[in-house]
Parts: sequence; structure tokens; C-alpha cells
Amino acid sequence: MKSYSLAGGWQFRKLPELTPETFTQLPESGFEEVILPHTWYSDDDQYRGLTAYTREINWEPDWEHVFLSFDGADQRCLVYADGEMLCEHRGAYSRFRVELPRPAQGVTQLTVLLDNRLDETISPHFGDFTIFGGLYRPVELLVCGKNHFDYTYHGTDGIIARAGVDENGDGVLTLEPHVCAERPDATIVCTLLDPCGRTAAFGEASAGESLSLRVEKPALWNGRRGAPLYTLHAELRVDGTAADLTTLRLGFRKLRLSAGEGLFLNGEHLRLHGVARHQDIGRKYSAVSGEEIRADFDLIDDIGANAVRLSHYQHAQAAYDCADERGLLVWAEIPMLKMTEDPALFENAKEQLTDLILQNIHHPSVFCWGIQNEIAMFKDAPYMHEQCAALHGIVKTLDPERFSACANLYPLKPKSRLNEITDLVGYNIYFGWYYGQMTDYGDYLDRFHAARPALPLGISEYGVDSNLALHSEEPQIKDYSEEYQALWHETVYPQIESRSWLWGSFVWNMFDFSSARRNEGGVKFVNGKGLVSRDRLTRKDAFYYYKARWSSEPFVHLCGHRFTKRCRDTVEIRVYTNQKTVQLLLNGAFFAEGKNNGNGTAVFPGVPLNRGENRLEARSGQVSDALVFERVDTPEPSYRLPGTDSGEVKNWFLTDDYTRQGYFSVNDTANDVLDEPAARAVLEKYVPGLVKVMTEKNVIPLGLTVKNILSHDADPAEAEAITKKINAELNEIENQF
Ligand code: GCB
Repeated sequence: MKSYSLAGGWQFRKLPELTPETFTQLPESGFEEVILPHTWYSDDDQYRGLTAYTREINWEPDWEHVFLSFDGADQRCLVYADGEMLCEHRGAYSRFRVELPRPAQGVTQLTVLLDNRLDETISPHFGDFTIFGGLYRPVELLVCGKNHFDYTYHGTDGIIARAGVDENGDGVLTLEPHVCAERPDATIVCTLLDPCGRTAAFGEASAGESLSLRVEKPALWNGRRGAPLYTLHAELRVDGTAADLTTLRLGFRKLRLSAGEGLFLNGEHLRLHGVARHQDIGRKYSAVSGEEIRADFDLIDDIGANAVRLSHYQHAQAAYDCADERGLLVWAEIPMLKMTEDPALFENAKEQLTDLILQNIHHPSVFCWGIQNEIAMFKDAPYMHEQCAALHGIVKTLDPERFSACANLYPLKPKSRLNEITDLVGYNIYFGWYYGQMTDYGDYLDRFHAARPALPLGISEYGVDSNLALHSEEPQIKDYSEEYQALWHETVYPQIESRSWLWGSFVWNMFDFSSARRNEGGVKFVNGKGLVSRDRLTRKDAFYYYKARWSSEPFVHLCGHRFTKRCRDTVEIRVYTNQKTVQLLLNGAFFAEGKNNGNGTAVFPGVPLNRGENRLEARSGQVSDALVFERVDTPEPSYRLPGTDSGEVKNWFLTDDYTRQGYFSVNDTANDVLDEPAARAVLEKYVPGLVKVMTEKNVIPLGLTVKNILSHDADPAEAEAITKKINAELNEIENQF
């Protein structure tokens, strides 16, 4: 097979008011030239609707079978050749291929219709990230002879490679070929090269059969401790001559999971300290290059993470390749964020999961396949349990070696059936941001573990927003300051880290990312929970906190590079470092020596500032960092969000005295309250209309807490009064954790 890039030569236009169903023919004008990868989304034009991409394909006379290969098309995609529809692909993130018929005149007129409107039969149709639209990943032409691998088999390269390690420590590679061969005597000849390029195994079988290769004591893919990769060349032979070749990179490793102890890689315990990543970068949005993806992984490498959650959908192949090369363990997942009873949506989820697994099964970095994220936001209903069980079944059938996973919404009770379906469970927890205090993690996790000690639990998300322009000497919840984010991570991570029974955790998020529905913290269309800014140009202070905890590359980092106008006579200086001691210099003179407190931080209280400029430098051995603070007379106004001056930050949760351990409260989800007749009766007494809407219509997310739901659409004072009354009665009704 030969591949040709189809990056250039495209004409693009929007087709507002049309749908794939009402589309009949292309307009004559209004097209613009575009180069792939391309998205039409921008923060200033968030068009959601139908679009068309067109181009010509000139056939060479000797081309036999020609396939179009789309690495991703966002999100409902219909492909036409010379006016004939070839295929429809539903879902923005997986690769798909379709064969092009030979055109009579040697030129194909290609039209690709794309629609990114909300479609309740395609996942995701809900989520805190942008549905960009576009041919945002490479499109290629694959040219093959008469006999070739089946490139249309779930978008794979026609070989499903499952690599494992047996009890003796030998590698076992099972290869399942999918070919299109005109001759029944076609064979597959497989050569496996070791990381140094020497032949490690060789085998031949009929093209219709699976074959197995053994490698004695292979070099094991061992995460960041070493990530040797093997290369498989699979050749399709007909009449003894090579007809097609597929190449895959893979690795051998063994995974084990224990509820009490976490994850084991090749027999050794490996606590995952990870970050999550969305695929968009800055104002390129989803249309990014392989180099940009690699640069993201350089940053993930630099922070010292050993795992990455590629959320909330299938990422580009370059991302899994980077993870393979750098020894990062990957949580891969499908975009299932709202599960309804619509069978079409369920079919779509099954297809997306099958594609995700078959297209990525050879990547040694992947340790689990995520089947859902926070679906309990809306309900916790039996049909969801059945669908999740079926998705788990797909994982176990296609890839019994790896784990199925789910990321659950924090208020979901430990006893929920949703915690019993997948091999491992993650919880997305945001104490000190959406609810509670940042110090609540430890106690909550201990109570959870006591309630379900046999559950392999981890933290699939935790984090808070910050805006690089906002700063505070006394960081507070929801002030969006860089300092609150840093302090929050300093406080939260040790609580997670010290629970040795957790399999690990993922910071939400490594990078700020695009979320068209957002407008908060002084920024529009961005989720600001990243440790690095959306354009990747700035590493926030919190980035260096994790670097101090995870990386062994010596460094010191002075916090406050952007918090330079200081209106205090003395300030507290924080230095993030992985060194034992740090010296602080003030205006060139030694000021004090500080000790790393064991949490990657050296704190220097009471550093006096002179009028004007003050140069601070932190040093430890060969490494140093410096910045200049300016002593100002009035607080810098741009450091605060307008309308949030002292006391004005509305925080519903700061004064939370609603919870009574062991009893219901307004902090329970609507789901849980409606499920218990006595608790439901309290709601019916005070808010009968709301109960009717909640139970009869699928519009209110029942995974939210009662308090949260009551706070919508009501005057705050009124909401508080009714919340108090309801809470007082709920507090009398017993509830199991
Ligand atoms: C979550 C979601 C994630 C959001 C995040 C947030 O729990 O899983 O998609 O982006 O919270 O920032 O609110």
C-alpha cells in the first residue's frame, strides 16, 4: 500500500440552513481554499451546522484499489464521490476508511459533508468541551493492488496485534489478520524486530488464520523505567510475492490490578501520578499537527507524570505513539458523557468503543479503556447499568488483558451499581471548588474505602480553575487566582498520595482547554484548570508544584512570576523544588535558607519589600530562578475579578453546615433523594412542581445535588430559605453512605 497525503487542494464552505437530509447539490460559489488539518471553529465564530469540503482526485492509470482514510472528521460525516454517497461516519474521533470507485474519466469529484450540530444519536451530545467540527486530522489516500490488508476493518491497518507476557516471562504475540485477497492461498508472513532492529520472531500462516509469535524473555515495556518497542512487519503474500505490508509498533508488558494495592506493571507496584489532556491547542483548536502533539508530551514528560488520561474521546495516533515512546500509561476512553435510552446512541457507543480498542490495541501504553464519564450526572438507572455492562463486555471480548474503566461523578454513592461494572473505577472529585473544602479529600476517601474496600478506586479528575491575570495574597476559593490553584494542589495532592490503596490519580487538566459553553473566571470559552495555559506558552505555578513532586531533574521555581505588583511591606515567598534546601537572595544579598517541607515546597515568610523594585532569587546548587517584585501603594486592580472584591465572592459552599453524617441532606443528589420514599416526600412537600419536572422530563441532571438544583432559577434568598427547610427534614432521615 502506498499512502498520499490529501492535505492540500480543498475547497470549503458552510451550508447553513441545510442538513445532510435536505442537501441535494453544492452551491456554485462561496467556497474558500483550505489546507488540512482544518476546523471552522473559532472563539469568534462558533458555527454548528452543515459544511462541505470538496476536492478532485486524479487517478494514476495503474491504481487498482484506492481508499480514503480519515483520521478524524468532526462529527457526522458523509462522503460522496461524483455525487454518489459512499459512506456515513458518526463520531468525531475515530479513524475510518472507505473505498473509492474508479471514475470513468480518471478524476473523482470528492465531496465531504460534515455536520457538528447537536445530535442525540452520536456521542458526545453533552460535555464540558467544544465540538469544533472539521477535517481536523489528516486525510490520506491509500493505494493498493488487487490483494491487500482490509483497511476498512474498523479503521485498522488490517492486523489486530495482541501482545502479552506468559507465566515464564516470554512474550506472546497473537496476530489476527483481516485481508482482501482474491486468492485463497494468500499467506501472511510476519517478522518481529526487537528494539535494536534484530529479528526477534518470525511466522507464517494462511491469510485467513490468526497466528502466534513467541519471543523468549522480551525486553519489557516498563513505563518510565524504560519503554522498549518492537516493530512488526506483516506481509501479505500471494504466489510467493509480496502484495501488501503493514507495520505496527508494539511492546510486551504485564498488568495486574489489586483493590487494596493498586496497579502492578511487570510485577512491580506502579502508583499512577497522571495528568489529563484534551486534544485542542490554543487557537488552532482541534486542528493541530503531529509536532504540536509531541510538544504537549514533552511538557508531560517535563512535569514527570507517569500516566495520562486522554480525555474524553479517542485522540490522534501521535498521542498514543508519544505515550508508548515515553513510557506513559494511558487511560483511553470513548466520549460517553450522557447515556439515554435511545438505542441509536447505544449502537454508536458500541461502535466508538470497538474502533477505539481495535485501532489502539497494539499500543503498550494503554492500560484501560474508559466506557463512560460522569453519566450519573443525569441519572443512575437500570438501563444505564445494562448498557455499561454491555460496553464492559466489549472490552473483555476484544481485549481481555486490559481493564475496563469508568469515571464517576463525585456525589455518586459508593454503593451505586455503576461502581460494580468495570474492572477499575475512578471518581472525579472537586472539593474546594464545586463543593466542600480542599481539606475534605482524605476523610471522604477513607470513608469511601471503608464502605467498599474491594473496589479498585482512583481519582480520575481533580483540579481547579485559574486565570493567569488574577492574583491574591490571600487566595480564596473561586477567586480564580493562580495562587489559589497552587495552594489547592499543594493541599489536595498529599491527601490523595497518602492513600496507598488508590491505584492513582489524574490532575484535571494538564492544559487549559476550549469549552465553548464556559464564561467564568474572567475568561470566555476556556476551562482554566490546566497547569499550562491553552496556548502552551505559560506554565502556571501549580505546574512546578507537580514537577517538584514527580520529576528528578533538579530545579527551583519561585512562585509569583506574574504576581509582581505587591502591596505589602512583607510577603510570603514560596519556592517549588525537588532539592532539599533553597537559598533566597533579596536584592543580591543572602536572605535566608529554607527547607523543602517534603511536599516540594520551601516557604519563606516575612520577606520585606522596599519601595520600587525588589529582585528575588532562589538558588540550590546549580539551579536558580529569579523575578522582580514591585512594591506598590495600592492593590493592583487587574488582579481581581470585577465584582469579587472582599466578601463579594459568592460561595454557596463555604458555609456548608447542611451535611449530617449518616443522614440525608441537600448535599445528596436528586437521584438519591428521589430514590428513598421518605426523602422524596420532603421534596414533594416543598417543591412539588420541581419533582414533577425531575421525574417526568429528562432535562434536569439528577446527579446534581438537591442544593445545586434548588439554587437555579430562584432568587438566592428564597433558594436559601427553602433549602434550609428541606434540609432540616432530610437531616432526620437515615441514609447509608
Ligand atoms: C468534570 C468533567 C470534565 C469537566 C470538569 C470540570 O467532572 O468530567 O469534563 O471539564 O469536570 O472542569 O468541571
